[in-house]
Amino acid sequence: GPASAAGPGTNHATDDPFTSSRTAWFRDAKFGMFIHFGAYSQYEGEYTRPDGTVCRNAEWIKRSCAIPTAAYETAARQFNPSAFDAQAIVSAAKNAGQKYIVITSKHHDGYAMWPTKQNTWNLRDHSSFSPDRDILAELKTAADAQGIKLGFYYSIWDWHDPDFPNADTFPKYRTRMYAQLKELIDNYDPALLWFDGEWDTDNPVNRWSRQDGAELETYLRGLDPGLVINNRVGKRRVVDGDYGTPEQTIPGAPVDGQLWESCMTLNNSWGYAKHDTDWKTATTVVQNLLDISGRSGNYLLNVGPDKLGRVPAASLDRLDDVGRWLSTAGQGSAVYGTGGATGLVADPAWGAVARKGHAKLYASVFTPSWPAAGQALHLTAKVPFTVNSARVLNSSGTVTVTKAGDGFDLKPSGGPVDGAASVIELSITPPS
Ligand code: JFZ
Repeated sequence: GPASAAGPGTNHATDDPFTSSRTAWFRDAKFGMFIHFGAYSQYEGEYTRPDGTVCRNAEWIKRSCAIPTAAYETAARQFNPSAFDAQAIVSAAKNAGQKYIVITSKHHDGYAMWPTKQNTWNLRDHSSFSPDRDILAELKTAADAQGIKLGFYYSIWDWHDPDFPNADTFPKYRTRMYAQLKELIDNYDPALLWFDGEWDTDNPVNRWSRQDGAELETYLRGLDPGLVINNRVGKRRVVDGDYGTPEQTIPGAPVDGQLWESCMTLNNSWGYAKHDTDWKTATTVVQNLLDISGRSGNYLLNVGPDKLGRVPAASLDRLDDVGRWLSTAGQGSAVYGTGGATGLVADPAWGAVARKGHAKLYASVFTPSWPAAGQALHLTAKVPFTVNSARVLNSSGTVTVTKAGDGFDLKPSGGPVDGAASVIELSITPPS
């Protein structure tokens, strides 16, 4: 595409991501599944060096454990994710209440998870996988059938392509990268592209310029004007894309005036790592989702399938529990169809608040903070409004609301409902 001088904060879409119908599904989605799956998964997080010592990592194992390219290529030859079950994965996401899936189509190791025509470093041509299968096509079919949006992570940074590191040959790499992205768009019609690796390409300096990012975004929007694109397109994120991507953290909202999505692991690894059993609880996941959606963000929660393509049981268990909480007697009302409430109320220490339309607030009280009998929670109002009534979802409990100090005291009649959080629905008359 034509080069345009992108300034910081440039979005190459012609519409406003906050209000465009193009991004409506993304703004409504709130909760998605990230999948880190690639040639690195074959190691399952452990590389045994020639001297017998073991080095542990996940999707960065080639770099972090200094695996020689020949050894890594040999491992990739064995890669046979025969148990990858797209329908089961999409069902797990759907039952968890996730509305979209973003899978690594190519991570930093450069290995393409679809039968790209641009090289042979891919799951079709360099693996032990059935040549009749294409996991991205399988995911697309399953996602369409179950009403789930599908997006692709794509690393701009490439450790494998020999043309990547040199100034002279970088344009050849970029041409192949553009062709790969066109393949992804033409063959799988993704709803979203999630770039990464723009932050450092260390060979020896970041070759990915701001202008490269601007051109790439323009190119992609030319191929598919409907795409939602994250902000890791241009060097150091000076090209905004549609939304910001804080990682492993929950910021206030909005982030730099953008839509945002917080991505997090379920344990401490993105790719599968058999040694990593430090799982977050379903309670933590639910509370993170409430915190994030109450601040107008999306939550992209990662799973890392093992070398056969199976999502770890510990991950599936947690997704199941989160889905059960969301679907129980309307608890999902606190998440779906909401926007942030940060314009009306202060973010409470006892939980999270979201707003739906003009006249409803959902105050989610994290279970340990549920008040003891006779005690009240304080809700700080940033602007004056009236509370007309309040009730606890999924409970016969009532809530007495009184004006107090800089806001309201909420006094529930009974105990919390089971699970991560209890939701108080407030009917309000907003400030005029
Ligand atoms: C990147 C990848 O390197 C990592 O393997 C994983 O895919 C993750 C989702 O994204 O890691 C990052 C990217 C950006 C930052 C930190 C780690 N950052 O900006 O702080």
